[in-house]
Amino acid sequence: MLRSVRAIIVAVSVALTGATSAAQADVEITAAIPDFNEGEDTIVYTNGDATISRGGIRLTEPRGTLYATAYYKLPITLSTHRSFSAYFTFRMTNTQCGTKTDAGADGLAFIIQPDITAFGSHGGGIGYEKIPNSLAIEFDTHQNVGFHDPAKNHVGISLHGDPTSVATAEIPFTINNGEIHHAWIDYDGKDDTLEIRVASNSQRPSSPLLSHKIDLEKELTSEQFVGFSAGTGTCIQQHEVFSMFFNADNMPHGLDTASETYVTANR
Ligand SMILES: [Ca+2]
Ligand SMILES: [Ca+2]
Repeated sequence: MLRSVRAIIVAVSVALTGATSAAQADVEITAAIPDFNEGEDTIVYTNGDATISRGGIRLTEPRGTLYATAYYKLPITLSTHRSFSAYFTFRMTNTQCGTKTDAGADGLAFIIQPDITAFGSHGGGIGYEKIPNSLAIEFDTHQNVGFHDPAKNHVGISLHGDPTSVATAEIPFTINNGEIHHAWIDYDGKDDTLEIRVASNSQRPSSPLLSHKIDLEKELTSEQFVGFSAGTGTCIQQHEVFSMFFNADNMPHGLDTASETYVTANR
């Protein structure tokens, strides 16, 4: 009798657990691309050396003086105050600079700007240099003294195609080591706070690596394209992006794929 009661309790518990996960409904966001395996040509617009390859956007191969941009094909209307939340995964491989195999270049950037055909230049401009009316969040692996880079391994907030960032932070682990890394970018336009997080796993860090006060309503129009840029110079590496999630409004706890399931709204 006791055994059957226990069996019933276990059965009820399993049923409740199932009900709980079923109730954890998909969260609709502006764009949710967990990989680029299917329908990639209808989702991504590429410029320069970018191509869709092996489930990701390969922005550059490990060859010299390349540049690329790739954008989500649909224009996005940013919310009031330009608030947004973004999450993506990326990898930098085949790093080489002369005889060094740990000092490749130049990095990649998450970019928001209004022209789907826009691209910048190779080298330290990371593919976004001179793109007007743009916001670029760079993941920079090569120290350019001329652009006031604080180190070879850093994030930076760059405006209007100027590779000299308005704010930077060194990343406490190496991002061009061939591993997949995770990045979260959140902008709350109500209090003008832009936050950048980076991790070597999918767990969103509780504290940002860089938090910067900026009024993006003064810098960006509301109609935008969202995507990535990258570049190589004399030093080289391969730059790839494997997923992209973007919401045209700020999500208070960010886009956390470890605890939520996201789907693209209105498609
Ligand atoms: Ca640099
Ligand atoms: Ca930089």
